[in-house]
Parts: sequence; structure tokens; C-alpha cells
Amino acid sequence: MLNILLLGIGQCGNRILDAINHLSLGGGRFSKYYSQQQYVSNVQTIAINTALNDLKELKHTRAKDRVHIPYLHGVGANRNIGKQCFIENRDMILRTIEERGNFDVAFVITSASGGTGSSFTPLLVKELKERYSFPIYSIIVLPFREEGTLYMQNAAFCLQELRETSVDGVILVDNQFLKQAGKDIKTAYDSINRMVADRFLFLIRALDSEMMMVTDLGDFNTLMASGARLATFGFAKGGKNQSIKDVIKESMSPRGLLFSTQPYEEAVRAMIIIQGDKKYLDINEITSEVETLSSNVGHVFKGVLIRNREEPQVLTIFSLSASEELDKFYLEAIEAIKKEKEQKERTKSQKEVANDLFKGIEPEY
Ligand SMILES: Nc1nc2c(ncn2[C@@H]2O[C@H](COP(=O)(O)OP(=O)(O)OP(=O)(O)O)[C@@H](O)[C@H]2O)c(=O)[nH]1
Ligand SMILES: [Mg+2]
Repeated sequence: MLNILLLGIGQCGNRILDAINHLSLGGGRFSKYYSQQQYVSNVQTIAINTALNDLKELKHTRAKDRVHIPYLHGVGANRNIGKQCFIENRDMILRTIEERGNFDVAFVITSASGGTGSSFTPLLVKELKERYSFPIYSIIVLPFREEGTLYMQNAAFCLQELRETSVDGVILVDNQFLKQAGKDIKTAYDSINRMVADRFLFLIRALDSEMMMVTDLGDFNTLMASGARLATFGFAKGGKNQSIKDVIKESMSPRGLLFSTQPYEEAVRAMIIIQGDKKYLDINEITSEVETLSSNVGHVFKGVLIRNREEPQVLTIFSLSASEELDKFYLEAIEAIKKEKEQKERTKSQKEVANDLFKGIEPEY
């Protein structure tokens, strides 16, 4: 049995954690009070936030799993304030985690672009890596590109700082890429969060299964250690009449991925985990799809989980060596940073002009 630590930081991280808890507790409104998590593994979840209201909004996360860092109402997208706030509360946060026991792996979920999650996460990962030897993965949500210069700037710095720590891998989720998920912002968030939850639960189940032909945490760690320590997930659920080959293909298509990537060109390793009733899992089709993928990306870890009477589902994980989309994102972020700088300079020079104008002048009455 694996011991898994799952942290959700800031509003976005909290909400995705809540979606995972919702799914893992079976989905009922009151299930958090009486249900057991549907994991084989021991999964400890903690939601951390500076905004009390964000924590109160969570519906499926138990009160003991919510940690409020006293700081007004969030840090207002200011990463400097966020970092200071983390440093002041570091010991309390680390103690809370330590009290939860020993772990085999941890996942930290956050948006890259807000203030709290994006500033806490790199610092927390660094502290945890210094104390523990288990691998730590970060699930990072990129902003909608039109959300403004501050968010773009935050996201770029958050990613950079995170990649300077010894984080074992960054799993990318891109709101912009997934924006078709809902007509309005609330439905889009809810569906994106649910997409991440679906994939995460599937992964945990697959890593902690005792069936034949499964992938385990060791395989996952090897997969994530390749390339640029960047990765993303794909997923698809097949209908009764869909061939397993099509379900595998769909999981790797833009409809299944969480971040825009060209798996055949940008991935260096992959993992494919297939689950469902035996009658859907044609071994020849599976082998031929895995072979096609491995001839392009190198090694592909493969796992098959037989689940009676269940329709086929496929999770694909790609570790990337390059990302055209991320390069583009960084360029946009640099433009955003320049714009912020220009605005600051304009404000400064306006102040100086005003100071000059008033120099030596006293009010006359
Ligand atoms: N997918 C998804 N994205 C979200 C959600 N809530 C917020 N975001 C995104 O997260 C970013 C804002 O970060 P938040 O997580 O709200 O910020 P925070 O960490 O709470 O930081 P502060 O509020 O500044 O203290 C924006 O890019 C939003 O689009 C959510 O529920 N799902
Ligand atoms: Mg917030």
C-alpha cells in the first residue's frame, strides 16, 4: 500500500483537491462525513490557503484537512507578499505535514499565476526536498492568456523557481488549452478540475494495484525523471462500440490532453495505462498502438487493469523533452513583464513631472 501526500495550495489548488476528494469519496453531498476514500492507498490531503473564504468554499474536504495561513484575504496575486507569508508560517506548515506520517510520494497542486499557491509551492517543495527523500511532483495550472500581465508574469516566475528546486517533475495543466471545457468560467473551472481529478485517481489506482501487467511507482518515477522533468496527462473513456485502439488514440489527442503538446515529437517517454472489462481489451490492438508510440518516443511503460463490466479507459502520461507551447508561453510572459515595467516607469516619470512642477511653489491663501 502506498502512502501518498496530496497538497492543494491557493484557490485553484484547493479546488482541484476538493474535486479529487469529491471523486474519491464517492460523490455524495454528505459523503465526506461517513464515506471512506475509495483508494487502496493511504492518501492524505491538505488544502492550504491564505484566504479563509476560499477554504470555506470547499465542499468535500474535511475541516481537519484545511489549513488557513492567517493573511487577510489572500495575497492579491503578489508573489513577494506570498513568499514573505510562507517564510513566516513555514514551521507551522512543515509541522502539519510531518504530523501526517511517512510518505512514498507527494503531489502539490497549484495555479502558477495567483499569489499564494504560486509563491508557496516552489518554497515548500524546496523545504520538503531538503527533509524527505520521497519524490515530489507538482501539478501546475497555467492561466488563461487574457487574464492579464500580472498573472502571466507570476506564472513564468513560478515555473522557473519551481524548476530550480529539485522537484521530481512538473505536470502541466493549461486553462487556456482547456477553455472549451465550459461555456462560462465557473463551468470551465469545474470541468477542468474534474478532468484533473479523473486522471489523478486513475493514476493512483494504477500505481497501487496488485494485478498483473501493471505499472508501479518506480516506473512512474523513471518516466518522470526523463526529459525536461515536464509532463502532461491524457485520458479517454471509451463507449461500448469503440475499439481500444481508438480510445488510446483519443487519450493522446487534444481532446484528451491537459496541455498542448505533440506527443510524437515532444515526448521522450510515455506510460499507457488501460483499464476495463476483458472483452474490450484486444491485446493485438493494444500492442500495435504501444509499438507505434514507442517507435517514436522511445520507452513506453504499459499497464493493463482488468475491471469486470467496466467500459475501457485509458490514461497516457508523457514526459517531455521540449515544449513549443511552453516556449511560446515564456515569450508572452516576457512581453507581459516588459509591459508592467513600462507602466511602472510611466507612473514614476509622471510623479517626477508633478514634483518638478511644484518645486519651489507654496500654496497661497
Ligand atoms: N482550473 C482552474 N483554474 C483556476 C481555478 N480557480 C482559479 N484558477 C486559476 O488560478 C489563477 C489564479 O490563482 P488562484 O489559485 O486563484 O490564486 P491564489 O493562489 O489563491 O493566490 P491569491 O488569491 O493571489 O492569494 C488564475 O489563472 C485562474 O484562472 C479553478 O477552480 N480551476
Ligand atoms: Mg486566492
